[in-house]
Amino acid sequence: ARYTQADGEPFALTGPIRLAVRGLPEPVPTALADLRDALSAAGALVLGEPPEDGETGEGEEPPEGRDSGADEPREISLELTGGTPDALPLSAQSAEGEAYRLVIAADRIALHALAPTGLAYGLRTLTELVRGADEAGQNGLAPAEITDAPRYPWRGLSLDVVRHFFDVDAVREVIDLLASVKMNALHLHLSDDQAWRLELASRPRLTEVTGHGQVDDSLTGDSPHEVGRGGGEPGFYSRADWESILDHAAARGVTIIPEFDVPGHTHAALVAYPELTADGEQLEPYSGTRVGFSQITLHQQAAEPFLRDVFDELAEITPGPYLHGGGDEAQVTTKEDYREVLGLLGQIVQESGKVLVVWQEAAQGDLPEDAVVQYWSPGGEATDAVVEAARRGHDILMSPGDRVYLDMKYDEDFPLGLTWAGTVDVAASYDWDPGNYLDGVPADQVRGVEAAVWTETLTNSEELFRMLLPRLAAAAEVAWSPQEVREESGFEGFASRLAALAPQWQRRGWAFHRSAQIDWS
Ligand code: TNX
Repeated sequence: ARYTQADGEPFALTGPIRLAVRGLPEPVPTALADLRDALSAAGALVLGEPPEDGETGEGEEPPEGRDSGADEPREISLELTGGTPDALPLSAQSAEGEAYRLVIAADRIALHALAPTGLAYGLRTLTELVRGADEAGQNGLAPAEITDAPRYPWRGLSLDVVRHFFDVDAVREVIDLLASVKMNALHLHLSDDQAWRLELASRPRLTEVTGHGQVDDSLTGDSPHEVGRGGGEPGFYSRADWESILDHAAARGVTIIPEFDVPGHTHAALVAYPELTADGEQLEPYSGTRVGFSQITLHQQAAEPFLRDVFDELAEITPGPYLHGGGDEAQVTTKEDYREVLGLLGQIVQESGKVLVVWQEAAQGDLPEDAVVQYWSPGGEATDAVVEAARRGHDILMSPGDRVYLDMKYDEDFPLGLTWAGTVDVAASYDWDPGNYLDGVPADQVRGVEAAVWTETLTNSEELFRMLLPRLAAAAEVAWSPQEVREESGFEGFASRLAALAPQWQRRGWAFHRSAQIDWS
Protein backbone atom coordinates (compact mmCIF):
# COMPACT_ATOMS: atom_id res chain seq x y z
CA ALA A 1 0.00 0.00 0.00
CA ARG A 2 1.08 3.58 -0.53
CA TYR A 3 0.58 5.33 2.80
CA THR A 4 0.84 9.12 2.82
CA GLN A 5 0.63 10.93 6.11
CA ALA A 6 -1.75 13.91 5.87
CA ASP A 7 -2.11 17.12 7.92
CA GLY A 8 -4.67 17.63 10.65
CA GLU A 9 -6.09 15.99 13.71
CA PRO A 10 -6.62 12.24 14.10
CA PHE A 11 -9.96 10.57 13.50
CA ALA A 12 -11.06 9.83 17.07
CA LEU A 13 -12.07 6.28 17.82
CA THR A 14 -14.34 7.24 20.68
CA GLY A 15 -17.82 8.73 20.40
CA PRO A 16 -20.43 8.10 17.74
CA ILE A 17 -19.37 6.93 14.30
CA ARG A 18 -21.84 6.32 11.52
CA LEU A 19 -21.12 3.63 8.95
CA ALA A 20 -22.62 4.92 5.75
CA VAL A 21 -23.11 1.99 3.46
CA ARG A 22 -24.86 2.17 0.18
CA GLY A 23 -26.31 -1.15 -0.96
CA LEU A 24 -23.34 -3.45 -1.30
CA PRO A 25 -23.24 -7.19 -1.85
CA GLU A 26 -20.78 -9.80 -0.56
CA PRO A 27 -18.00 -9.78 0.51
CA VAL A 28 -18.61 -6.36 2.03
CA PRO A 29 -21.02 -7.27 4.89
CA THR A 30 -18.53 -9.69 6.44
CA ALA A 31 -15.64 -7.22 6.28
CA LEU A 32 -17.95 -4.50 7.57
CA ALA A 33 -18.99 -6.63 10.54
CA ASP A 34 -15.32 -7.05 11.44
CA LEU A 35 -14.75 -3.28 11.27
CA ARG A 36 -17.82 -2.71 13.44
CA ASP A 37 -16.40 -5.11 16.06
CA ALA A 38 -13.01 -3.43 16.00
CA LEU A 39 -14.53 0.04 16.36
CA SER A 40 -16.73 -1.06 19.25
CA ALA A 41 -13.77 -2.73 20.95
CA ALA A 42 -11.84 0.54 20.58
CA GLY A 43 -14.62 2.38 22.38
CA ALA A 44 -16.68 3.86 19.54
CA LEU A 45 -20.46 3.95 19.50
CA VAL A 46 -21.22 2.57 16.07
CA LEU A 47 -24.44 3.78 14.48
CA GLY A 48 -26.35 2.36 11.56
CA GLU A 49 -27.34 -1.26 11.51
CA PRO A 50 -25.53 -3.55 9.14
CA PRO A 51 -27.73 -3.58 6.05
CA GLU A 52 -29.43 -6.77 4.95
CA ASP A 53 -28.15 -8.11 1.66
CA GLY A 54 -29.11 -5.77 -1.13
CA GLU A 55 -30.65 -3.16 1.15
CA THR A 56 -29.17 0.22 1.68
CA GLY A 57 -28.12 1.67 4.98
CA GLU A 58 -28.93 5.18 3.86
CA GLY A 59 -31.18 7.48 5.79
CA GLU A 60 -31.13 5.44 8.95
CA GLU A 61 -31.75 7.30 12.15
CA PRO A 62 -29.45 6.77 15.09
CA PRO A 63 -30.95 4.41 17.66
CA GLU A 64 -33.00 5.99 20.46
CA GLY A 65 -31.38 6.76 23.77
CA ARG A 66 -27.82 6.88 22.59
CA ASP A 67 -25.75 7.97 25.49
CA SER A 68 -23.03 10.11 24.06
CA GLY A 69 -24.80 13.41 24.40
CA ALA A 70 -24.00 16.25 22.05
CA ASP A 71 -21.38 14.64 19.79
CA GLU A 72 -22.30 14.70 16.12
CA PRO A 73 -21.53 11.34 14.57
CA ARG A 74 -18.55 11.31 12.27
CA GLU A 75 -18.89 9.24 9.16
CA ILE A 76 -17.07 6.31 7.66
CA SER A 77 -18.37 6.13 4.13
CA LEU A 78 -18.01 3.41 1.53
CA GLU A 79 -18.32 4.43 -2.07
CA LEU A 80 -18.21 2.61 -5.35
CA THR A 81 -16.41 5.09 -7.57
CA GLY A 82 -17.18 4.84 -11.25
CA GLY A 83 -14.97 5.92 -14.10
CA THR A 84 -11.24 5.47 -14.52
CA PRO A 85 -9.23 4.53 -11.50
CA ASP A 86 -6.42 7.11 -11.81
CA ALA A 87 -6.03 7.32 -8.08
CA LEU A 88 -5.94 3.55 -7.73
CA PRO A 89 -2.53 1.95 -8.33
CA LEU A 90 -2.74 -1.02 -10.65
CA SER A 91 -0.11 -3.45 -11.87
CA ALA A 92 -0.38 -5.05 -15.29
CA GLN A 93 -1.94 -8.22 -13.92
CA SER A 94 -4.09 -6.98 -11.06
CA ALA A 95 -7.83 -6.76 -11.33
CA GLU A 96 -9.00 -3.18 -10.93
CA GLY A 97 -11.94 -4.32 -8.84
CA GLU A 98 -9.56 -5.20 -6.02
CA ALA A 99 -8.02 -1.71 -5.68
CA TYR A 100 -9.13 0.81 -3.06
CA ARG A 101 -8.39 4.27 -1.71
CA LEU A 102 -8.80 5.17 1.93
CA VAL A 103 -8.80 8.78 3.11
CA ILE A 104 -8.63 9.38 6.85
CA ALA A 105 -9.37 12.89 8.17
CA ALA A 106 -10.45 14.18 11.59
CA ASP A 107 -14.13 14.37 10.71
CA ARG A 108 -14.54 11.60 8.19
CA ILE A 109 -13.11 8.43 6.72
CA ALA A 110 -13.89 7.75 3.08
CA LEU A 111 -13.27 4.49 1.33
CA HIS A 112 -13.44 4.34 -2.46
CA ALA A 113 -13.22 1.35 -4.78
CA LEU A 114 -14.43 0.33 -8.19
CA ALA A 115 -16.03 -2.89 -6.99
CA PRO A 116 -17.25 -4.47 -3.75
CA THR A 117 -14.11 -6.62 -3.52
CA GLY A 118 -11.99 -3.47 -3.31
CA LEU A 119 -14.23 -2.06 -0.61
CA ALA A 120 -13.86 -5.28 1.35
CA TYR A 121 -10.05 -5.03 1.15
CA GLY A 122 -10.17 -1.39 2.19
CA LEU A 123 -12.35 -2.35 5.14
CA ARG A 124 -9.82 -4.99 6.17
CA THR A 125 -7.01 -2.44 6.08
CA LEU A 126 -9.08 0.01 8.09
CA THR A 127 -9.97 -2.71 10.59
CA GLU A 128 -6.28 -3.47 11.04
CA LEU A 129 -5.49 0.21 11.58
CA VAL A 130 -8.25 0.48 14.19
CA ARG A 131 -7.09 -2.67 15.99
CA GLY A 132 -3.47 -1.55 15.77
CA ALA A 133 -4.30 1.85 17.26
CA ASP A 134 -6.42 0.27 19.96
CA GLU A 135 -3.73 -2.24 20.89
CA ALA A 136 -1.12 0.54 20.99
CA GLY A 137 -3.34 2.50 23.37
CA GLN A 138 -4.00 5.30 20.86
CA ASN A 139 -7.55 6.54 20.63
CA GLY A 140 -7.40 7.96 17.11
CA LEU A 141 -6.24 7.23 13.57
CA ALA A 142 -3.68 9.63 12.14
CA PRO A 143 -4.92 11.46 9.06
CA ALA A 144 -3.65 9.75 5.94
CA GLU A 145 -4.34 8.75 2.41
CA ILE A 146 -3.82 5.15 1.42
CA THR A 147 -4.01 3.74 -2.09
CA ASP A 148 -3.64 0.04 -2.55
CA ALA A 149 -4.06 -2.73 -5.09
CA PRO A 150 -2.74 -6.26 -5.40
CA ARG A 151 0.18 -7.14 -7.64
CA TYR A 152 -1.38 -10.46 -8.67
CA PRO A 153 -4.97 -11.54 -9.23
CA TRP A 154 -4.36 -15.03 -7.75
CA ARG A 155 -3.22 -15.05 -4.14
CA GLY A 156 -3.89 -18.35 -2.52
CA LEU A 157 -3.23 -21.43 -0.51
CA SER A 158 -3.40 -25.07 -1.54
CA LEU A 159 -4.57 -27.26 1.34
CA ASP A 160 -4.24 -31.05 1.36
CA VAL A 161 -7.33 -32.36 3.16
CA VAL A 162 -6.57 -35.97 2.22
CA ARG A 163 -3.41 -37.07 4.03
CA HIS A 164 -5.18 -35.80 7.13
CA PHE A 165 -8.77 -34.67 7.07
CA PHE A 166 -9.74 -31.12 8.05
CA ASP A 167 -13.43 -30.70 8.76
CA VAL A 168 -15.71 -27.86 7.70
CA ASP A 169 -14.97 -25.80 10.81
CA ALA A 170 -11.24 -26.06 10.22
CA VAL A 171 -11.64 -25.10 6.57
CA ARG A 172 -13.75 -22.10 7.59
CA GLU A 173 -10.96 -20.95 9.91
CA VAL A 174 -8.48 -21.29 7.07
CA ILE A 175 -10.76 -19.17 4.86
CA ASP A 176 -10.93 -16.52 7.60
CA LEU A 177 -7.14 -16.56 7.77
CA LEU A 178 -6.85 -16.11 4.00
CA ALA A 179 -9.28 -13.20 4.05
CA SER A 180 -7.35 -11.58 6.90
CA VAL A 181 -4.22 -11.43 4.74
CA LYS A 182 -6.19 -10.42 1.62
CA MET A 183 -5.73 -13.73 -0.15
CA ASN A 184 -8.50 -14.73 -2.51
CA ALA A 185 -8.05 -18.37 -3.47
CA LEU A 186 -8.32 -21.64 -1.54
CA HIS A 187 -7.27 -24.68 -3.56
CA LEU A 188 -8.53 -27.86 -1.91
CA HIS A 189 -6.67 -31.07 -2.73
CA LEU A 190 -9.66 -33.41 -2.46
CA SER A 191 -8.44 -36.78 -3.66
CA ASP A 192 -5.28 -38.80 -3.26
CA ASP A 193 -4.07 -42.33 -2.56
CA GLN A 194 -5.40 -42.39 0.99
CA ALA A 195 -8.94 -41.06 0.50
CA TRP A 196 -11.51 -39.25 -1.60
CA ARG A 197 -12.98 -36.31 0.32
CA LEU A 198 -15.88 -34.90 -1.68
CA GLU A 199 -19.19 -36.71 -1.95
CA LEU A 200 -20.35 -37.10 -5.55
CA ALA A 201 -23.86 -38.22 -6.51
CA SER A 202 -22.49 -39.81 -9.69
CA ARG A 203 -19.87 -41.88 -7.84
CA PRO A 204 -21.07 -42.45 -4.28
CA ARG A 205 -18.64 -45.29 -3.58
CA LEU A 206 -15.71 -42.85 -3.64
CA THR A 207 -16.58 -41.44 -0.25
CA GLU A 208 -18.57 -44.43 1.07
CA VAL A 209 -15.59 -46.71 0.64
CA THR A 210 -12.57 -44.43 1.08
CA GLY A 211 -13.89 -41.25 2.70
CA HIS A 212 -12.62 -42.30 6.11
CA GLY A 213 -9.04 -43.15 5.23
CA GLN A 214 -6.01 -41.08 6.09
CA VAL A 215 -2.34 -41.36 6.93
CA ASP A 216 -1.76 -43.76 9.79
CA ASP A 217 0.11 -41.78 12.44
CA SER A 218 1.33 -44.92 14.18
CA LEU A 219 3.67 -45.29 11.21
CA THR A 220 5.92 -42.55 12.49
CA GLY A 221 9.60 -42.38 11.81
CA ASP A 222 10.89 -43.03 8.36
CA SER A 223 9.29 -41.43 5.40
CA PRO A 224 8.16 -42.70 2.95
CA HIS A 225 5.85 -44.92 4.95
CA GLU A 226 4.68 -48.22 3.61
CA VAL A 227 1.11 -49.44 3.90
CA GLY A 228 -0.60 -48.99 7.22
CA ARG A 229 -4.15 -49.05 8.48
CA GLY A 230 -5.70 -45.68 9.02
CA GLY A 231 -9.44 -45.38 9.14
CA GLY A 232 -11.75 -44.35 11.92
CA GLU A 233 -12.81 -40.83 12.69
CA PRO A 234 -11.81 -38.74 9.68
CA GLY A 235 -14.35 -38.21 6.98
CA PHE A 236 -15.36 -36.32 3.90
CA TYR A 237 -17.41 -33.34 2.79
CA SER A 238 -21.06 -34.09 2.15
CA ARG A 239 -22.79 -31.92 -0.41
CA ALA A 240 -24.20 -29.82 2.44
CA ASP A 241 -20.68 -29.42 3.86
CA TRP A 242 -19.46 -28.38 0.44
CA GLU A 243 -22.17 -25.73 0.14
CA SER A 244 -21.28 -24.36 3.53
CA ILE A 245 -17.59 -24.12 2.61
CA LEU A 246 -18.52 -22.34 -0.63
CA ASP A 247 -20.84 -19.90 1.16
CA HIS A 248 -18.28 -19.07 3.82
CA ALA A 249 -15.66 -18.48 1.13
CA ALA A 250 -17.93 -16.33 -1.05
CA ALA A 251 -18.81 -14.08 1.87
CA ARG A 252 -15.07 -13.38 2.28
CA GLY A 253 -14.19 -12.95 -1.37
CA VAL A 254 -12.36 -16.29 -1.54
CA THR A 255 -12.66 -18.51 -4.61
CA ILE A 256 -12.56 -22.25 -4.01
CA ILE A 257 -10.45 -24.18 -6.54
CA PRO A 258 -11.20 -27.89 -6.10
CA GLU A 259 -8.68 -30.53 -7.18
CA PHE A 260 -9.17 -34.16 -8.12
CA ASP A 261 -5.69 -35.45 -8.80
CA VAL A 262 -5.22 -37.71 -11.88
CA PRO A 263 -3.77 -39.89 -13.32
CA GLY A 264 -1.52 -40.56 -10.30
CA HIS A 265 -2.48 -40.17 -6.64
CA THR A 266 -5.57 -42.25 -7.40
CA HIS A 267 -5.28 -45.32 -5.20
CA ALA A 268 -8.43 -44.44 -3.25
CA ALA A 269 -10.47 -44.20 -6.46
CA LEU A 270 -9.09 -47.59 -7.53
CA VAL A 271 -10.15 -49.10 -4.21
CA ALA A 272 -13.67 -47.72 -4.61
CA TYR A 273 -14.00 -48.70 -8.30
CA PRO A 274 -11.89 -51.80 -9.01
CA GLU A 275 -12.84 -51.65 -12.70
CA LEU A 276 -10.38 -48.75 -12.95
CA THR A 277 -7.46 -51.07 -12.16
CA ALA A 278 -5.52 -52.95 -14.85
CA ASP A 279 -7.05 -56.33 -13.98
CA GLY A 280 -10.19 -55.44 -12.07
CA GLU A 281 -8.52 -56.33 -8.79
CA GLN A 282 -9.99 -55.28 -5.42
CA LEU A 283 -7.19 -53.30 -3.76
CA GLU A 284 -6.62 -52.66 -0.07
CA PRO A 285 -6.86 -49.10 1.30
CA TYR A 286 -3.53 -47.31 1.65
CA SER A 287 -2.52 -45.18 4.60
CA GLY A 288 1.21 -44.72 4.14
CA THR A 289 2.85 -41.60 2.72
CA ARG A 290 4.54 -42.87 -0.42
CA VAL A 291 3.68 -41.12 -3.68
CA GLY A 292 3.79 -42.09 -7.33
CA PHE A 293 2.54 -45.70 -7.28
CA SER A 294 -1.07 -45.48 -8.49
CA GLN A 295 -2.58 -44.60 -11.84
CA ILE A 296 -5.71 -44.40 -13.94
CA THR A 297 -5.19 -44.96 -17.67
CA LEU A 298 -7.54 -45.02 -20.61
CA HIS A 299 -6.64 -48.69 -21.26
CA GLN A 300 -9.50 -49.42 -18.88
CA GLN A 301 -12.87 -48.88 -20.49
CA ALA A 302 -14.24 -47.67 -17.19
CA ALA A 303 -11.74 -44.78 -17.04
CA GLU A 304 -13.31 -42.32 -19.47
CA PRO A 305 -16.84 -42.49 -17.97
CA PHE A 306 -15.28 -42.17 -14.53
CA LEU A 307 -13.31 -39.05 -15.45
CA ARG A 308 -16.34 -37.54 -17.17
CA ASP A 309 -18.57 -38.20 -14.18
CA VAL A 310 -16.28 -36.80 -11.55
CA PHE A 311 -15.11 -33.69 -13.40
CA ASP A 312 -18.55 -32.89 -14.87
CA GLU A 313 -20.12 -33.11 -11.45
CA LEU A 314 -17.29 -31.09 -9.92
CA ALA A 315 -17.89 -28.38 -12.53
CA GLU A 316 -21.60 -28.35 -11.67
CA ILE A 317 -21.03 -27.87 -7.97
CA THR A 318 -18.19 -25.34 -8.23
CA PRO A 319 -19.14 -21.67 -8.70
CA GLY A 320 -15.57 -20.48 -9.36
CA PRO A 321 -13.94 -20.49 -12.79
CA TYR A 322 -11.19 -23.07 -12.10
CA LEU A 323 -10.96 -26.85 -11.75
CA HIS A 324 -7.61 -28.40 -10.79
CA GLY A 325 -6.83 -31.76 -12.39
CA GLY A 326 -3.58 -32.54 -10.57
CA GLY A 327 -1.19 -34.33 -12.93
CA ASP A 328 1.75 -34.50 -10.50
CA GLU A 329 4.09 -37.37 -9.73
CA ALA A 330 2.57 -39.92 -12.11
CA GLN A 331 5.70 -42.01 -11.76
CA VAL A 332 4.29 -45.35 -12.96
CA THR A 333 2.45 -43.91 -15.97
CA THR A 334 3.98 -44.01 -19.43
CA LYS A 335 4.34 -40.75 -21.33
CA GLU A 336 1.74 -41.82 -23.85
CA ASP A 337 -0.82 -42.92 -21.22
CA TYR A 338 -0.25 -39.68 -19.33
CA ARG A 339 -0.81 -37.60 -22.44
CA GLU A 340 -4.06 -39.42 -23.18
CA VAL A 341 -5.51 -38.86 -19.72
CA LEU A 342 -4.48 -35.20 -19.64
CA GLY A 343 -5.83 -34.69 -23.16
CA LEU A 344 -9.21 -36.08 -22.17
CA LEU A 345 -9.18 -34.11 -18.94
CA GLY A 346 -8.53 -30.89 -20.83
CA GLN A 347 -11.43 -31.64 -23.13
CA ILE A 348 -13.84 -32.45 -20.29
CA VAL A 349 -12.94 -29.36 -18.30
CA GLN A 350 -13.09 -27.12 -21.34
CA GLU A 351 -16.52 -28.49 -22.31
CA SER A 352 -17.71 -27.85 -18.78
CA GLY A 353 -16.90 -24.16 -19.25
CA LYS A 354 -14.18 -24.14 -16.60
CA VAL A 355 -10.49 -23.32 -16.77
CA LEU A 356 -8.11 -26.21 -16.11
CA VAL A 357 -5.26 -25.86 -13.63
CA VAL A 358 -2.53 -28.51 -13.53
CA TRP A 359 0.70 -29.15 -11.66
CA GLN A 360 3.88 -28.48 -13.63
CA GLU A 361 4.34 -32.08 -14.85
CA ALA A 362 1.39 -31.56 -17.19
CA ALA A 363 3.10 -28.58 -18.87
CA GLN A 364 4.61 -30.94 -21.45
CA GLY A 365 1.27 -32.01 -22.91
CA ASP A 366 -1.50 -30.47 -24.98
CA LEU A 367 -3.51 -28.31 -22.65
CA PRO A 368 -6.54 -26.15 -23.34
CA GLU A 369 -5.34 -22.71 -24.40
CA ASP A 370 -6.44 -21.04 -21.18
CA ALA A 371 -5.01 -23.70 -18.82
CA VAL A 372 -2.87 -22.46 -15.91
CA VAL A 373 0.29 -24.36 -14.94
CA GLN A 374 1.26 -24.52 -11.28
CA TYR A 375 5.01 -24.58 -10.62
CA TRP A 376 6.13 -26.38 -7.45
CA SER A 377 9.78 -27.43 -7.73
CA PRO A 378 12.28 -25.91 -5.33
CA GLY A 379 14.91 -23.44 -6.48
CA GLY A 380 14.01 -22.98 -10.11
CA GLU A 381 14.57 -26.65 -11.02
CA ALA A 382 12.66 -28.53 -13.70
CA THR A 383 11.66 -25.46 -15.61
CA ASP A 384 12.03 -26.50 -19.27
CA ALA A 385 8.47 -27.68 -19.83
CA VAL A 386 7.10 -24.79 -17.76
CA VAL A 387 9.05 -22.23 -19.79
CA GLU A 388 7.84 -23.92 -22.96
CA ALA A 389 4.22 -23.83 -21.72
CA ALA A 390 4.60 -20.11 -21.00
CA ARG A 391 5.91 -19.65 -24.54
CA ARG A 392 2.75 -21.33 -25.79
CA GLY A 393 0.79 -18.73 -23.87
CA HIS A 394 -0.06 -20.43 -20.58
CA ASP A 395 0.05 -18.42 -17.39
CA ILE A 396 2.08 -19.82 -14.51
CA LEU A 397 0.98 -20.00 -10.88
CA MET A 398 3.99 -19.82 -8.58
CA SER A 399 4.32 -22.30 -5.69
CA PRO A 400 8.08 -22.93 -5.49
CA GLY A 401 8.76 -25.55 -2.84
CA ASP A 402 11.72 -23.77 -1.24
CA ARG A 403 9.64 -20.59 -0.73
CA VAL A 404 6.01 -21.34 -0.12
CA TYR A 405 5.69 -25.06 0.63
CA LEU A 406 4.48 -24.47 4.13
CA ASP A 407 4.65 -28.16 5.04
CA MET A 408 8.44 -27.80 5.00
CA LYS A 409 10.02 -27.45 8.45
CA TYR A 410 11.01 -23.93 9.55
CA ASP A 411 14.38 -25.36 10.59
CA GLU A 412 15.90 -28.79 11.08
CA ASP A 413 14.69 -29.04 14.67
CA PHE A 414 11.09 -28.12 14.03
CA PRO A 415 8.88 -31.04 15.17
CA LEU A 416 6.36 -30.90 12.30
CA GLY A 417 6.76 -31.08 8.56
CA LEU A 418 9.03 -32.50 5.89
CA THR A 419 12.37 -31.35 4.41
CA TRP A 420 12.50 -32.67 0.85
CA ALA A 421 12.43 -29.11 -0.52
CA GLY A 422 14.74 -27.90 2.24
CA THR A 423 13.79 -25.97 5.35
CA VAL A 424 11.70 -22.84 4.77
CA ASP A 425 12.08 -20.06 7.30
CA VAL A 426 9.99 -16.89 7.34
CA ALA A 427 12.59 -14.88 5.44
CA ALA A 428 12.71 -17.52 2.68
CA SER A 429 8.96 -17.17 2.20
CA TYR A 430 9.34 -13.39 2.01
CA ASP A 431 12.58 -12.71 0.09
CA TRP A 432 11.83 -13.70 -3.49
CA ASP A 433 10.28 -12.22 -6.59
CA PRO A 434 7.62 -14.32 -8.33
CA GLY A 435 8.10 -12.13 -11.40
CA ASN A 436 11.66 -13.26 -12.12
CA TYR A 437 11.92 -16.51 -10.20
CA LEU A 438 11.78 -18.64 -13.36
CA ASP A 439 14.25 -17.72 -16.08
CA GLY A 440 12.35 -17.63 -19.32
CA VAL A 441 8.88 -17.03 -17.90
CA PRO A 442 7.89 -13.42 -18.64
CA ALA A 443 6.75 -11.50 -15.57
CA ASP A 444 3.37 -10.74 -17.09
CA GLN A 445 2.61 -14.44 -17.44
CA VAL A 446 2.78 -15.05 -13.73
CA ARG A 447 -0.85 -15.34 -12.64
CA GLY A 448 -0.05 -15.24 -8.97
CA VAL A 449 1.31 -16.96 -5.91
CA GLU A 450 -0.11 -19.97 -4.15
CA ALA A 451 1.40 -21.31 -0.95
CA ALA A 452 0.84 -25.02 -0.37
CA VAL A 453 0.49 -27.13 2.72
CA TRP A 454 0.54 -30.91 2.47
CA THR A 455 -0.58 -32.74 5.54
CA GLU A 456 1.32 -36.01 5.90
CA THR A 457 2.61 -34.83 9.29
CA LEU A 458 -0.15 -32.39 10.27
CA THR A 459 -2.93 -34.05 12.20
CA ASN A 460 -5.08 -31.17 13.48
CA SER A 461 -5.83 -27.46 13.07
CA GLU A 462 -3.39 -26.39 15.72
CA GLU A 463 -0.51 -28.06 13.86
CA LEU A 464 -1.80 -26.77 10.55
CA PHE A 465 -1.92 -23.16 11.74
CA ARG A 466 1.54 -23.44 13.30
CA MET A 467 2.87 -24.25 9.82
CA LEU A 468 0.83 -21.55 8.09
CA LEU A 469 1.59 -18.73 10.49
CA PRO A 470 3.58 -16.64 10.15
CA ARG A 471 4.76 -17.83 6.71
CA LEU A 472 1.39 -17.44 4.98
CA ALA A 473 1.47 -13.72 5.79
CA ALA A 474 4.82 -13.53 3.98
CA ALA A 475 3.41 -15.29 0.93
CA ALA A 476 0.39 -12.99 1.03
CA GLU A 477 2.58 -9.89 0.97
CA VAL A 478 4.69 -11.34 -1.86
CA ALA A 479 1.48 -11.82 -3.83
CA TRP A 480 0.01 -8.42 -2.96
CA SER A 481 2.76 -5.82 -2.83
CA PRO A 482 4.84 -4.50 -5.72
CA GLN A 483 8.40 -5.79 -5.69
CA GLU A 484 9.90 -2.29 -5.30
CA VAL A 485 7.75 -1.58 -2.25
CA ARG A 486 8.86 -4.85 -0.65
CA GLU A 487 12.50 -4.23 -1.46
CA GLU A 488 12.29 -0.79 0.09
CA SER A 489 10.73 -2.20 3.23
CA GLY A 490 13.00 -5.24 3.37
CA PHE A 491 12.49 -8.19 5.65
CA GLU A 492 12.93 -5.92 8.68
CA GLY A 493 9.96 -3.81 7.72
CA PHE A 494 7.88 -6.88 7.04
CA ALA A 495 8.90 -8.42 10.36
CA SER A 496 7.57 -5.46 12.30
CA ARG A 497 4.27 -5.44 10.35
CA LEU A 498 4.07 -9.15 11.01
CA ALA A 499 4.62 -8.86 14.75
CA ALA A 500 1.73 -6.40 14.85
CA LEU A 501 -0.60 -9.13 13.55
CA ALA A 502 0.15 -11.54 16.38
CA PRO A 503 -2.44 -10.10 18.84
CA GLN A 504 -5.10 -10.63 16.19
CA TRP A 505 -4.02 -14.25 15.76
CA GLN A 506 -4.10 -14.77 19.49
CA ARG A 507 -7.56 -13.26 19.76
CA ARG A 508 -8.78 -15.64 17.07
CA GLY A 509 -7.13 -18.62 18.74
CA TRP A 510 -4.85 -19.22 15.74
CA ALA A 511 -1.66 -21.04 16.62
CA PHE A 512 1.55 -19.66 15.14
CA HIS A 513 5.26 -20.37 15.25
CA ARG A 514 7.20 -17.82 17.28
CA SER A 515 10.01 -17.77 14.77
CA ALA A 516 13.24 -16.30 16.13
CA GLN A 517 13.49 -14.24 12.94
CA ILE A 518 10.74 -11.98 14.26
CA ASP A 519 10.81 -9.68 17.27
CA TRP A 520 7.39 -10.47 18.74
CA SER A 521 7.62 -8.15 21.73
C1 TNX B 1 4.80 -33.49 -3.33
S1 TNX B 1 4.37 -31.18 -4.99
C2 TNX B 1 3.46 -33.65 -3.68
C3 TNX B 1 2.53 -34.16 -2.67
C4 TNX B 1 3.19 -34.39 -1.33
C5 TNX B 1 4.17 -33.29 -1.08
C6 TNX B 1 4.80 -33.32 0.27
C7 TNX B 1 3.16 -32.06 -5.43
C8 TNX B 1 2.36 -31.54 -6.51
N1 TNX B 1 2.91 -33.24 -4.85
O1 TNX B 1 1.92 -35.33 -3.13
O2 TNX B 1 2.20 -34.39 -0.36
O3 TNX B 1 5.18 -33.38 -2.04
O4 TNX B 1 5.52 -32.13 0.49
